[in-house]
Amino acid sequence: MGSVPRDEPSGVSLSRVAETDQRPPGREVLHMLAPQASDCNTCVVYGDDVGQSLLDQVEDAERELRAAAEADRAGGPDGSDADLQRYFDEVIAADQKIEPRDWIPEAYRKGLVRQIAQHAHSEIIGMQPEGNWISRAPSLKRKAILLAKVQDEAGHGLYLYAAAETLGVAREELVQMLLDGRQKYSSIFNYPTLTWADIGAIGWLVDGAAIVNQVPLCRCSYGPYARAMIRICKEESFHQRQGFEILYTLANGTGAQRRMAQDAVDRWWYPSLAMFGPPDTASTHSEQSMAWKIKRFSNDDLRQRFVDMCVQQASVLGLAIPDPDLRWNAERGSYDFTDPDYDELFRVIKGNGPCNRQRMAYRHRAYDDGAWVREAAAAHAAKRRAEAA
Ligand code: BYC
Repeated sequence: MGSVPRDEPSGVSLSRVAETDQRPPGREVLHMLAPQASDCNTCVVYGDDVGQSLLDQVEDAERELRAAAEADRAGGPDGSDADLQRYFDEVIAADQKIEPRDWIPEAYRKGLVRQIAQHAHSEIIGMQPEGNWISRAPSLKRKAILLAKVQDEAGHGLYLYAAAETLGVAREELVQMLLDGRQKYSSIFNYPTLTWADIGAIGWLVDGAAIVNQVPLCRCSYGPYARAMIRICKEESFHQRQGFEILYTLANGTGAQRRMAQDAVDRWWYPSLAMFGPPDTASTHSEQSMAWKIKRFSNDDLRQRFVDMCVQQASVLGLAIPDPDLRWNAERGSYDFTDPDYDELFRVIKGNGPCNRQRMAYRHRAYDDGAWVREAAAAHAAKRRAEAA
């Protein structure tokens, strides 16, 4: 790997972490938080950006999806090209869902395949930075939780590949496009996880950013993607909570643990802001994507929501957000903040982040190592077909 940085623990003593992390964190944390009850319910601590918890928004979206599935779809197209387009436009305008049976413009299909595939690849590559800590988690309980979380990410990848397949592209094709660099994954997973506190920061900030970005996708105009997002968001909310709780434990531990937690937040803050993509002025897909109701909010709107949500949560954690210019703007009713370095984002997207080569080398190896499983499954399926014939 040459000079590519690897995910390795920094100098902070892990044995120290392992010792103190054995305290019964669940009950203790709840006791500590109790005096701030109004500030630590799920709405405020875990994200109440618009007066309604993010999970409530997911439930609303789920109800709407059911209603859309049951809605009368009379007035369908007569088969002519103009009528197919009219019907598509009407379904989008009425906030109904486009389903795999429906005609869709080719550009809508391509845009969705691009976004869903990139999202699926992100879930799969996203297992690596956290997987790095499974064998070094500071307690059996932490290890079991992390294992379950990393498995959830694999599941998210699979729901998303399945949603993309409904658009007429095979999962194998998408995987090949990731492997040969034609498709991307989120910039965030090209940063190393240097200490145990990074697992907390990923849960709190990376999963937090993911939820803010993904809850609106539960209302995406494409039914299979919206349905996958409902389940993913429910699971992501637990992921965010486990990260928050790891950081809370460290922030209230020894001086070294507290410094480790702050150091992780310092390193993950700006890359998390960059997850939302380039600023609106430089976003190539937003306008069309929003017109088609794939994206429901712009990159900058979601980034702002995320910052507003994190400020409250950071104060409960007792950790600082590493932005000297972060301050409340009463006129806008939001926090002013420093943008991430977008040149760095584009460098990372182009393959020049700290861990890009390592992540892809690992993915290639895992794919090659899994060849025998794919061959065995194909041979078994062929045998079953032959038996049934
Ligand atoms: N990283 O026109 P724009 C997770 C690209 S997984 C890389 O604004 P769009 C988790 C963009 O693709 C979280 N590339 O694009 C998993 C485009 O390039 P192309 C993943 C980025 O699509 C495991 C160009 O820049 N979440 O949570 O309108 C463990 C111009 O951008 C990035 C999703 O995938 C980036 N950060 O908006 C823990 C959510 N940003 O394709 C957690 C679904 C931009 O033209 N995706 N680019 O070559 C989306 O919501 C949207 O695709 C984005 C970008 C907001 C990311």
